[in-house]
Formats: sequence, structure tokens, C-alpha cells
Amino acid sequence: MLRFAFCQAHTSLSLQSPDHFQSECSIDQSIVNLCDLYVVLKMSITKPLKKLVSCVILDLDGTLLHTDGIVSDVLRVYLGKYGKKWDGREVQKIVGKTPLEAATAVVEDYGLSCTTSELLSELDPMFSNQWCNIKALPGANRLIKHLSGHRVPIALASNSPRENIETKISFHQGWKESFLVIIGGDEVRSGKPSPEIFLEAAKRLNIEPSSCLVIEDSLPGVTAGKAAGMEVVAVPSLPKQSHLFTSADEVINSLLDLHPEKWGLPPFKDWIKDTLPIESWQIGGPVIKGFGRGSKVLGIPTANLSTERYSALLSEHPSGVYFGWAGLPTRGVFKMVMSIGWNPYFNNTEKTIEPWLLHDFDEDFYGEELHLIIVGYIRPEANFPSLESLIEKIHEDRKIAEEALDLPMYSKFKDDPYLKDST
Ligand code: ADP
Ligand code: RBF
Ligand code: MG
Repeated sequence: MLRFAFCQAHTSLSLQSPDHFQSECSIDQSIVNLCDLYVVLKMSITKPLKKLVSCVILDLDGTLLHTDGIVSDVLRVYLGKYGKKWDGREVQKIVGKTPLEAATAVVEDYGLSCTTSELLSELDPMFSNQWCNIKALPGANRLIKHLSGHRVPIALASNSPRENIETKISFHQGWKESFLVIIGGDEVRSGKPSPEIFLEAAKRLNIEPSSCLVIEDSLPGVTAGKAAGMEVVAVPSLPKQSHLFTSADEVINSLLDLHPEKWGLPPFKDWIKDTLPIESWQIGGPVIKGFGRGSKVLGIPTANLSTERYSALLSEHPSGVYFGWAGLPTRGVFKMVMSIGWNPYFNNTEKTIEPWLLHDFDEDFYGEELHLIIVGYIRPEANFPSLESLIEKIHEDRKIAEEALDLPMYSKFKDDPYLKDST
């Protein structure tokens, strides 16, 4: 019933009448939906709704799964056997393509003497061995749980063959059951950028294409979604590519930045005091020299870690501003706020990690072992019109982190032995 009220609100906002919300819901669900309704109404006053949708169609590789890492590992090993060196930049030509298209690009670019189908049959077992190691991208589990928990119909539409999709998602608990429809590239005549796969997904969901929201990391996927007449949120999996996604209705940096209420869908309720709790992760090593501008240019020293040793770990985590705890074994444990990424204001070529320890030290501590536990997310990295506005924003981040870290859910991590470990 209340789901009905939610729909009515959509209609009265006179954007589009979504006639596909599921009607049955429990009392508890109704209360939840009342809150949703409030947020949607409030948002419609402060931020205009983009467009109302009633279902979400998700891409898999690069959108929900960190497949790029596995692809790179496999191709590095394979090409190494033939005396060729895998160049990470090739990933650009592969993202979002069908296996056949991707293999054709590799054969051409590396001047391989085998045929595309020979390459595919050699790579196939190598990839299959790795499916179990593909991690969910940050925010993927949260999104799937949130949408299915609110009974928003979700579909999975991927260019990879249906069988591979099934295997890949089987390693992620609760995923298979959450998708009302799963459709692979081998189930349609042409894969993305053709709209066919999305149109077929909508048909199987029994929902009008114009009421579907597609979430995609690749250009072929975004092109396909728009050609299908759908709303499209792009989450580019490759860095510094946002400008290429002009046809998308919105470009976000990671799934952590998705705001479903912009599309008339139930909002996330897990933000606390301007922070989003994340599954904690750790990184550590000796403090090295950074760009030499933290203290000098910004008045904000950031203790840099070698990125060489952690490129795989850093590639798993979307760029952005995070916070947590920092341990220097001989000095203690301190609150910490940091950025991960390319520092758009300075347009770095390397993804770095820039932790600012929220404490006044009398001296530098280069060479000392620094251990970090990252527990929450604040915002995506941004560019700024002036150095002053960048500095002001970083001080805002500091304040948010400082306050949030006193919450039990974040403060409990400060006793983790990893922070005091000197090895
Ligand atoms: P770099 O470019 O070498 O990282 P910065 O100007 O960013 O230089 O300064 C970072 C260095 O300053 C750290 O490596 C550390 O030795 C020292 N430092 C002093 N106070 C802090 C702090 N509060 N947070 C981080 N680093 C600090
Ligand atoms: N750099 C940016 O270009 N954009 C940002 O949004 C940004 N946010 C930051 C937030 C925090 C909390 C910190 C510590 C740094 C941030 N930086 C950002 C990085 C800053 O530019 C960097 O520390 C200096 O370039 C020093 O190398
Ligand atoms: Mg620094």
C-alpha cells in the first residue's frame, strides 16, 4: 500500500508515472517507505529529481566486480610466455567489450601469430581459474542488498557469456538470488554497444525501457543503455575517463557515490555524520618522500607510502577521501584523514595515498613504519577553482573525520594490534 503512496508521490512530482513498483509490502516495509517518501519529497525541493525509474539494470565486470585486476594478471602471464610484456594501457581497449572483440584487440596489438579463437581457447582455462578471486567492488554488495531489500527489481546484463556470469557471481553470497533477470552476451545477437541486451533485460523484467536505470562502467555499456532509451549512470572503471562519458545521465566516481533517491528510488540510510562506514582495510610501510608540496603548498603534511608495493591494493579502492587510524609504533596511534587518487587539482599521473595524521609532530618521520586502518569514506576527489578552496575543503574533511572517529563504530579500530606492529 505504502509503496503505492511512494508511486503516487512520483506521479504528483509530475515527472513520469512509474507503474511497475511491486504493490505488496509488509507494515515494516511501509514505515521504511514512508521515510523514503519523505526523503524523495525533501530532495525534490532541494535537488531536482533526475528522472523516475522503477528498476535497475547492472553491468557486472568493472561495475560490480573488480575484474580488471584479474584480466591484467592473466594477460601478463600469457603474454610473458611469448616474450611480450603486458602493457596495462591495453585495458582501455578491452573494457566493456565482448570476449571476441577483446581477444581480437590483443592479437592485433601484440602481433600474436595465433588466431583470435586460438587465443580465446588458451585464455579460457586461465580466466576460469581466476573467477573465484575476483573481488566485489566497494559499494557493490551494499547496492545489491539495498535494492533487493527494498524490492526494487534488479537485473544483471553483461557482455560475457551467461555461463561465466553465473560462475563469477556464485562466489558472492546473495547475488544470484537478488537478480530477477540475468542475461549474457551469448543470449542476444549483438552485445553492447548494441541496445539489444538491455532491451531484452527490460522485456524479461516486464518494465518499459524508459523506466530502467542502467549502471555501467564502460563506454560501450553507456552507449548501449542510451540507445535502449534508458537512464544511465556511468561509474568509469578506468581513471581520468569521466570526460568521455558525456552521453551518460550522470557520471559518478564509484558506487559509494550513488544516490538512488535522485532516480526516485529508496535512499541509502547508512551515512552517519557525513561519513559512510566501509569494510575496513589496512595498508602500511615505511614513510617515503612524496611530491614535496603537502606542507609547503597546502600547509597540510601527508605521509606518503610507496605505491609500488601496493598498486594491486590501491587499484581495488576507488579514489576518494577516506579516514581511519594511523599507527607509528614509537609514537602512538592517531586519527587520520587521507585522499587516494590522482589529486585532480594537481593532475598527478600516479595514484597515490596521502594520509594526514591529525596530530602536531615536532619532527618529520620519514623512514618510520606507518600502519593505516581505513574505516570510512567521505567524498570523491575533486578539482577546485583555487588552492584556497582545496585547502578549505581538506580542513572540512579533517573536521568530519575527527568527529566521526569518536563514534564507537569507528573508534573501536584504534586498539587494533596492526597499528602498533613495527614490522
Ligand atoms: P612529502 O611530499 O615528502 O610527503 P609533505 O610536505 O607532505 O612532504 O610532508 C609529509 C611529511 O611530514 C611526512 O612524511 C612526515 O614525515 C611529516 N609530518 C609531520 N607531521 C605530519 C602529519 N601530521 N601528518 C603527516 N605527515 C607529517
Ligand atoms: N587533492 C585534490 O586534488 N582534490 C581533492 O579533493 C583532495 N582531497 C584531499 C583530502 C584530504 C583529506 C587530503 C589529506 C588530501 C587531499 N588532496 C586532494 C590531496 C592534496 O592535494 C595532496 O595531499 C597534496 O597534493 C600533497 O601531495
Ligand atoms: Mg606528502
